[in-house]
Amino acid sequence: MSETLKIAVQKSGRLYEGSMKLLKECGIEVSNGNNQLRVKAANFPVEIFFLRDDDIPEYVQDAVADIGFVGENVVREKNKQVDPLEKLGFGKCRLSLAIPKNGTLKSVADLDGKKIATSYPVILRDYLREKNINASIHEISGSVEIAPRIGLADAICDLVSSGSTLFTNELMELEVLLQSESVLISNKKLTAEKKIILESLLFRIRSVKKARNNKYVLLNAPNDKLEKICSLLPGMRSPTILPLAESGWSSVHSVISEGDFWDIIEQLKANGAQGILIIPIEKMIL
Ligand code: PRT
Ligand code: ZN
Repeated sequence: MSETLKIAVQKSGRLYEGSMKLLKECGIEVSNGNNQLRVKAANFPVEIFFLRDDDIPEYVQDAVADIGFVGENVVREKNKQVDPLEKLGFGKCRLSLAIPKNGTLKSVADLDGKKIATSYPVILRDYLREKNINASIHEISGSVEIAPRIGLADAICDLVSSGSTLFTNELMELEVLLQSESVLISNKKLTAEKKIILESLLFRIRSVKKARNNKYVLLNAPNDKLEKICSLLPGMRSPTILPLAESGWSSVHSVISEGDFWDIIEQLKANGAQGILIIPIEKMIL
């Protein structure tokens, strides 16, 4: 193949680590040791462009990059012509309205006629229009959380993850406008050759995501409990059962999803499973 797929990744900031880790887990080796703007992968036909996250949707729309890893919050706010193809599972946060904890504002309706500071004027404007609230939007690019304290605004609309920034600034979350995580966005007119590379990358990304959401379980069980224990373990088809050297006992191997994990483990123990080992899965191809 002669073409390479150009991938836009945040140069530094909250999405950098997650993006590079995902590429690495997809077996794509890139080194950004010299703080370069662009770097080619050694073993896969992609080239990484390191950019500010705010610029990524526009660069992907304009085909400066073919695809990009960026927050859904930025994709919504910038409103460019790109295709969001796959959630990437990192950079999770929410865009929320927040108000002073001990102030007079109590509900979203109270924001009518008030001033709201945000770095997300487009999403906020759409939301206020939908709710029929006539508030003025004060756009600022950073430290939004201090706006009420310095008298710049009555409320804010900002990203929240742990909530500790709101807490420290004596603000409380009033309403979530958007749940966000990183997504892979694509240019709408990729060449056939680039689409093939993208499909191959998406296949790898999906395998990594599936593996992250599942765990490999190994346990020992008395043979008379095998039926019940196997019914608790779905596995990729069904659990694997191997006899132990000690008669009357078997080793059971299976895969369980992260979400069911604690529930299933407790039931396994209650049904006589012993020596339970939980092992991370590196890749999962179904
Ligand atoms: O330089 P560049 O423009 O590329 O970076 P940036 O400074 O604009 O972005 P950056 O690195 O701060 O965030 C990049 C992306 O990370 C965002 O667009 C979101 O998609 C995602 N993300 C996830 C977050 C957060 N969590 C987050 N908590 N982005 C920002 N925050 C900020 C928030 O604005 C607030 O100031 O963290 C503070 C709140 O965090 P908690 O944990 O105190 O609630
Ligand atoms: Zn930014």
